[in-house]
Amino acid sequence: MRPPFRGLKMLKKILIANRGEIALRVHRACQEMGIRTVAVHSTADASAMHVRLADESVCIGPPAARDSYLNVAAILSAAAITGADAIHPGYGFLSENARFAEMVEAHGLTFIGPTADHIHMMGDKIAAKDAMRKLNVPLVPGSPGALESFEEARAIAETIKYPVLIKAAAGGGGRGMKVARSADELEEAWQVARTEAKAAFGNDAVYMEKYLDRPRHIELQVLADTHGNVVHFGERDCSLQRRHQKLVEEAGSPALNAAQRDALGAQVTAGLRQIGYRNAGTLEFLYQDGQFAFIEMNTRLQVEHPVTEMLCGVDLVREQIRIAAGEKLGYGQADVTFNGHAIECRITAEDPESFAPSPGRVNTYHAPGGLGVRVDSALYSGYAVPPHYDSLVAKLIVHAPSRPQAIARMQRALDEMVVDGIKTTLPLHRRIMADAEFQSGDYTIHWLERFVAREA
Ligand code: MV4
Repeated sequence: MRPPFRGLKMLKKILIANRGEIALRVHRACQEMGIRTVAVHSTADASAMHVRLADESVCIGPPAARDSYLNVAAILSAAAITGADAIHPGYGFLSENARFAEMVEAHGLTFIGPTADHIHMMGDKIAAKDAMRKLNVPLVPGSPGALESFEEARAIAETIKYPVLIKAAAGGGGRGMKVARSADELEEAWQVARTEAKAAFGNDAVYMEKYLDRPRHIELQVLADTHGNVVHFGERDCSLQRRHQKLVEEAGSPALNAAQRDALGAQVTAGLRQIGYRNAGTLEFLYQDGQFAFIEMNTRLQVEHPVTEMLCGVDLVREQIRIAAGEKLGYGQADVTFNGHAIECRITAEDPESFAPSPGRVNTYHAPGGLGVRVDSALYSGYAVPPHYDSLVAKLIVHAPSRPQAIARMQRALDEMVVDGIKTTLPLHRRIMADAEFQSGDYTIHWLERFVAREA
């Protein structure tokens, strides 16, 4: 047993309100800090790795996520009966639910994340942009807030020029967007966006942005403690996505230099200090023609956080827990270093061509290893991937002194890796890494969809 971690709040036992690789990731940080862990699981996950490794586990409901991993009452009860001091929500599920964060604290537990107010603010994309505007973070040209009428929409579109996007205030992550390429497409985009926003989110508030046609998706990782210290850990390039599902992430971005990163980071950390943000956060930007434009902020640990950890040599989950315990970061921006290059491949249980889900039993699982190779996965030989959840089964992360060496290392690691019995996206990742255009680093958010179509 590790020496126990004694933060100001004395976090001795943490309930991990998640499953799969991220539940393991949080468990590992806790283990190294001498903190005991409570796993929660659905009946479909009774033999999952996160349940096996945790110190204690509680079944919180049937397979459907809404009855288990989204079941707030069951999770709070599990925390109460096991005497947990805090809850780590991981990503997805309840991680960006402001009411959940509020209820956790109302029950005398520590929520390992931002305040409910900041989660709520960033969940409303208009409020998030409003906050960033006031903090002088660069934005895409667009409406100053919610569009009040079709006439206002038309007037703004004339000013910022077509094409424009109408986005749902309650959307994000690609949900609830409509493009209008000219004035005669605007009325339909306006109507459809509002109707869909109302149906999907129960909120028909929409806003407008100039449509950027070939951006990169760049995000900045930040940590803030409760003593006013805010630092950033540079950017991740998440442009390689298909239908808003990221496949490959890199840190740093092949398109940026250190001066651009430092300038954006300085602006963002000053802003977050001003609003009293706490814990981990990620600001999403579109980057095109040398300009950054803020689009959304995520108030959770992200799937792709490991590339930042490898680049900067930081344990972001440990930092989240220390911050939640009231500790100071204990270092400043000048102490954060960026070494070499890191790449992550998200390996999912899907057909590598059609992307049809491929749950089922894994016969042989063999993880690659060696210098600079990290595998975050809850897989084991004989494990049955359940059909009820996200298809992510492993994240393969490599770190090397340069981007070309990182690509070579990823190719080597992909060739060593075996996941037999189900279809996975491993073959697709091998093709991406071998592609000359990917290797050149010159890609946008549209590159992967064209690559997949070209290969078909
Ligand atoms: C945009 C855009 C172009 N112009 N906003 C999609 C997800 C959501 N986070 C924001 N998204 C976009 N917003 C303007 N003004 C293009 C996208 C977009 C996208 C962004 C990031 C990563 C992948 C994407 C795929 C399609 C569209």
